[in-house]
Amino acid sequence: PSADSFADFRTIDLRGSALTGAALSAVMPRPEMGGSGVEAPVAAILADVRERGLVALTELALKFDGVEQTSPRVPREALTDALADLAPDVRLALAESIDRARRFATAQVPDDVEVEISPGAVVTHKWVAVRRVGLYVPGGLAVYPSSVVMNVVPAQAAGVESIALASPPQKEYGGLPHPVILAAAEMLGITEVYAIGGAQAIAAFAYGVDCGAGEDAIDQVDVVTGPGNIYVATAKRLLKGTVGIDSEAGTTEIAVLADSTADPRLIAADLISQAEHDPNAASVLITDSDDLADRVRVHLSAQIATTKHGDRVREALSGQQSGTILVDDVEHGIAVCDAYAAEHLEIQTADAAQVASRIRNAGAVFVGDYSPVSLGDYCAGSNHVLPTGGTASFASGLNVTTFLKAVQVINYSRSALEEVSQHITSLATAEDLPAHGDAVTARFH
Ligand code: HSO
Ligand code: ZN
Repeated sequence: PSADSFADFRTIDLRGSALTGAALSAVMPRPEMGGSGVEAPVAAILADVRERGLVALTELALKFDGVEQTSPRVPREALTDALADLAPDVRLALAESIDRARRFATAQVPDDVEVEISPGAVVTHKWVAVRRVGLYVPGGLAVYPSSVVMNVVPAQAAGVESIALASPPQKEYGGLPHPVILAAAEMLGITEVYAIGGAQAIAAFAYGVDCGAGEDAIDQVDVVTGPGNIYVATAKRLLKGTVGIDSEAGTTEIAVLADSTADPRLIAADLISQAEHDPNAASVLITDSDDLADRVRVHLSAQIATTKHGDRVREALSGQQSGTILVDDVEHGIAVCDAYAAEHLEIQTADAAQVASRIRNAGAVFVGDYSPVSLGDYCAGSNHVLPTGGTASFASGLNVTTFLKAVQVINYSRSALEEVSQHITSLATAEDLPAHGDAVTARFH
């Protein structure tokens, strides 16, 4: 049947190609604009917040959000009111999402490791939560109460004692973040919430604002997490080192590795589901079946015509960051998946679990027909704050360890130290650091 086909979904044909390593990475579909275009304006915002604190935040809220603010702090009543007004079905859904995420996060807390290296010589690898964290929840084209859950739950499971949340002020809600975001915060017991958006929110957390100056002070945090657009992602990258960050969770991406056994209608639906986030979102099909690729394009065309955010989706799917990659076979497809390092990777092949087990690079892998990315976005138990832009080759999605660090504890007895004192002196002498050796021998004379 000659149905319409979404021809703007481009094709990269790698069949018969021997490309590997960096050469293969170089031909992956990526967005046109690198980070460099936004780096200068983001750096200017960071410096402004650092130098002028609350005054800068007030000006930026007016400039970017069109909101006149006296204080960015969300009053407690706004949180309780938002929860009281929350639709019952949304409240139930959030409760389920929180419960599933909490069960997974709690189980992730790693055990301390204590080893008696020799009698009386004990070293411990001890996990400790960071003291304070700043969690960012994006606004923009959609509202993300689900991201409140994804940020807060692992921080709480890790045992973080001080948690602050920021989300962009919304003109239509009197300059506060969207009420469903406030309600989600209230459900999770988070009371320190700020109406601050974008790079300025990340800066306020990283530097602190007007510390010691009373009510509007924002205490500096140790770790900033959360997804965001390219400005937020760039701010996090620039501030890394000043604060800890999670991964660079930028504009969303979905890749689907599929063979001829997959259902093209479902693949199209999944590609569209993530394209709905942003005109710059990336939706990529990796397949060894020409016929499947054709059929996916037909379903894309039909589904785009009826989906609510069709304009955004069409733009995302027409972009050079999206398209089909044709490969020789599933084996070749796995290599391409690793080169692309998708934020979300769906495996829709025969023996999907076996194929999934062989993937090295992905923020999250969704196995088989009944694990769509939308499930992970809301209710799987897994986290949806995941590394984008190829950073999944070295970074992990948000999890309990994002909020933990390890302290190594050394506790030796006199005899245990004596046992190695000669070795310490020898190494200290070899490094021409004799005072190191003297610090040990002083204990025995
Ligand atoms: N897919 C987004 C998360 C999200 N989706 C929130 C819907 N709401 C990035 O993983
Ligand atoms: Zn999503």
